[in-house]
Amino acid sequence: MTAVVQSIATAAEAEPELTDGFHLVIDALKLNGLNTIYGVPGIPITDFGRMAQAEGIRVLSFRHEQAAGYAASIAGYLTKKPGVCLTVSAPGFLNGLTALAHATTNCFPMILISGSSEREIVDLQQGDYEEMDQLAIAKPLCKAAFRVLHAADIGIAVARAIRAAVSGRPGGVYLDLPAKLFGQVIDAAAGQKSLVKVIDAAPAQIPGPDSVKRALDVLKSAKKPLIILGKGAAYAQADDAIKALVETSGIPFLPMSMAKGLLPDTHPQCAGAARSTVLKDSDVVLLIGARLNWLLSHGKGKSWGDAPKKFIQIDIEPKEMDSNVEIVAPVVGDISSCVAALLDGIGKGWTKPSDDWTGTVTKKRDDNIAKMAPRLMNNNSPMDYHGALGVLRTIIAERPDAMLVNEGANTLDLARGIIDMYKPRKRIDVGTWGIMGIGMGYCIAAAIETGKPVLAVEGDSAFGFSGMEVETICRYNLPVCIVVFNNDGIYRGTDVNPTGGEDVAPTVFVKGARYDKMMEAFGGVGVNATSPDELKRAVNEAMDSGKPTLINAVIDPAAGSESGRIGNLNPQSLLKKKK
Ligand SMILES: Cc1ncc(C[n+]2csc(CCOP(=O)(O)OP(=O)(O)O)c2C)c(N)n1
Ligand SMILES: [Mg+2]
Repeated sequence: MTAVVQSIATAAEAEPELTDGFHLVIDALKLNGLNTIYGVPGIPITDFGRMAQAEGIRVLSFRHEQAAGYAASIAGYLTKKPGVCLTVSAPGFLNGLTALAHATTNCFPMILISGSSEREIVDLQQGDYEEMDQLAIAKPLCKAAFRVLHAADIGIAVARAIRAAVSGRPGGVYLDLPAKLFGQVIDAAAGQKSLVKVIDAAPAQIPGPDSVKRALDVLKSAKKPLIILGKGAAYAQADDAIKALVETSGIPFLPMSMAKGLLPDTHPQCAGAARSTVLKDSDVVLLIGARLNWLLSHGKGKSWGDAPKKFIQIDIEPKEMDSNVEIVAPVVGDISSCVAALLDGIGKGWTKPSDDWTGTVTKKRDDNIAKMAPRLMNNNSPMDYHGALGVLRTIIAERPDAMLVNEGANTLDLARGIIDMYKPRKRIDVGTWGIMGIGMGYCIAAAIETGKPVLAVEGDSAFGFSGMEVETICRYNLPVCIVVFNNDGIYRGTDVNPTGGEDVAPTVFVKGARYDKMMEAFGGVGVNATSPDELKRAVNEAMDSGKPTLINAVIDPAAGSESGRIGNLNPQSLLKKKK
């Protein structure tokens, strides 16, 4: 008896301790501080999710991969660490891919980890379960894409993915993990040794002294300077340095949508409400983490006026320079280092812009704000956008720490203009693409990553793209208050079918829909609000209680305009005019 026991004990001692692909991926993520996964389970990653949860990673399970992906993308923006999204093969991967492309376009660090099917069968196209050459498909839509075939390579692959996502201009990275990899077994000690902790994942990139001097010379020559802050500036978390640069220079600043709050919208130098004036009349424009894409009319044309304009641009990506117009002073480097260098140079004998220029901007801004003020105080029922948003504007002023999520057309454009932001990175929205569907994923990640209450201002169409995630919000009991601006449709609910047929017009939804009932179905609070007073009460209650809440805000179906503020981008049919 004793002999038998002894022989078993000896065998166990001799047996090397093992680890496998499942555990190595988990260990590699944890080693690098990636402690949250947003995803949807299924073959081949179900057990991986379970084991990750067992090992202390927060695994948030969504109803659709796209929402999980958007959550991961904005987690990356908010934390400067790659947000991780986990999906199954082919269809799950494709559902997550839109978010990966969105992350890349918006310069958010994100890693999409997808399980994939048997390589041998996929490559011979023999029809495997969820067969797809995912690596090839992901490649053009992200910064980098890697596939891991050997468990011993997991450590290095995760390290590369992290570095690729956050260094330089951040973006999306794809990591392809074939089913077989998870079960691959290797010696535990060798596995442990193979893990890599990424050192200095996003190294500072110091701008050349010449480029800084050139930029300062151009800035000094300006009579009517302007600073434009993009979401890159917000991402950089160089808040104090940017504030110091703006205030020391005395130059009016214009925040792009997600840069609102980097300095308060109520700051005396904020030109947000004088946008058209500063774009037209400025002579030197300093872009900080803002690209001259469509959101800034490519830096030319009518909205920029006829006055000659010089651009200084701070960006980490050298290829960004001269993308649309000539950049006379490119400053290439990370925003923190570039702003610090400018600030250093500006300290010596800087003359603030003339009262003539700053006074003109301030007057225009104050006039525009005064013009809007009475509209924000109406108590109409059904509500118009201004009445409803006037209420939400006050609520955010009283709760500046709350996160604000915003999507829609009119609901987006008007909320952006009306709701002032007071702190950095509190406003998250449709970003570079004007994408619908980010809403609930952003709400979930914002609540998880910041621990702050979240207010989502959602068009009824926009909400529909990710509406099922209200179950996820209820399941994790997140402090999210969703206000659906229900105007019965896309842009407005009043279009008619010109044929007189039974189908409603393509932009029109069910009239009088009650989105609040969706939240009630999962145990959250639902409220139907028909006036600004009712809306105010319901939102305040939700923000105080922290209970998942959805408020169906009844908006006049005729209140909106085509495509919100960007109707000019719609192609026009010449034939219409012939009739
Ligand atoms: C993924 C995606 N699909 C479609 C669109 C086109 N689109 C732009 S705004 C919008 C919805 C606008 O309606 P709503 O959210 O109800 O806002 P409203 O103007 O009615 O306030 C749509 C479908 C888009 N931007 N993104
Ligand atoms: Mg609508």
